[in-house]
Amino acid sequence: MAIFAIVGATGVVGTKMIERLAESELKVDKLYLMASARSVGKKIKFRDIEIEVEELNENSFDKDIDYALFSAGGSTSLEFAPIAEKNGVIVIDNSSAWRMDPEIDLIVPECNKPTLQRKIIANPNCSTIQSVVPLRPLHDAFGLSHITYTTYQAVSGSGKGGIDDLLNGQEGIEPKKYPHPIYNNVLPHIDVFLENGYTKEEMKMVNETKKILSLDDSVGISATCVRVPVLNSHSVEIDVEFKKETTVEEIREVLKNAPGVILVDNVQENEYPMPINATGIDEVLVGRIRRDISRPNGFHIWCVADNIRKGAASNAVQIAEMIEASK
Ligand code: A2P
Ligand code: 11C
Repeated sequence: MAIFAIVGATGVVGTKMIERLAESELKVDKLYLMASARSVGKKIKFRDIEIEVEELNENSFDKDIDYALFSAGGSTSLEFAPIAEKNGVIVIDNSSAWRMDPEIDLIVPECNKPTLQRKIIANPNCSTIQSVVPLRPLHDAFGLSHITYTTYQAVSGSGKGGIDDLLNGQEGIEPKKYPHPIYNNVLPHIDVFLENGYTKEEMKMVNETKKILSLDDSVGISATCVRVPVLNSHSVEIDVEFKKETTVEEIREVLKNAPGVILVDNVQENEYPMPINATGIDEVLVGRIRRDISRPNGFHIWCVADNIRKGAASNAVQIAEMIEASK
């Protein structure tokens, strides 16, 4: 039995958090829905009740709340997560604001467990989450020595603005969210460019992977993140090198039994993971597993997941489920 709040309840991820919490077996005694003043009074259905959205303010957590799932942007999380924490609330924060703080747990339930040193728990970046789910058991079995990610990310990762740019682009309307049209185009640019020439999204994948999998600096990681004209579900090509020698068959065997993974790898029948099959489920689809022909111990793995579910809302709810189950 627990009392929940969702902060950013009217957004793309917040809406999915409400849906995913309703699907959960968690016993939710009460749910508070919070957003900006713009949304006050809006009614949203949760299970068989309608809940009115309230404005987030510094008194929002004076109530008896067990878990607050935040997805209202980094500055809202920086300001309000510590207030909630001070009131004894476990915050599961979908923004990037707290992820790399050494005191803050960065959790993917299939991969690592919260220490609860602080009551703020960070939900990783969507493309990181879907990559570490298959990498965790492979690291345990064969030891990672190098990873190169290339992503093909859906516009829903940019919220409503990204979806609007793709749909409006088909009508010839100029983009508002992206610097260039995304319709009939590909943008090698997600989030801002940093001094090292990488984007912030690329460095999130590098740094968050290291933190979640507790990798030391001997494991090299690089990433190229690309926005593609797909509405939902991100695809990631993982180019990986292992310390131990292995085979495609052994990798498949490990992934067949891995939590949160569905192996879709039968190229004879044209079966491989695709966004249209990942949307609406929490599992990460993994396939196209093949040995790199250019070097020893290198493999290619293709993975696809619903970036709004597993990459955000579902992972956040699964963290709450994990903590509740450990009580
Ligand atoms: P609102 O709809 O009232 O603006 P998205 O990322 O899909 O755009 O969603 C952002 C979410 O974060 C929305 O629910 C939005 O509420 C909420 N939000 C944005 N800024 C604030 C704020 N300052 N205080 C509370 N909620 C906010
Ligand atoms: C995207 N991955 O697809 C981003 C969205 O750090 O949680 C999520 C950004 C984050 O644009």
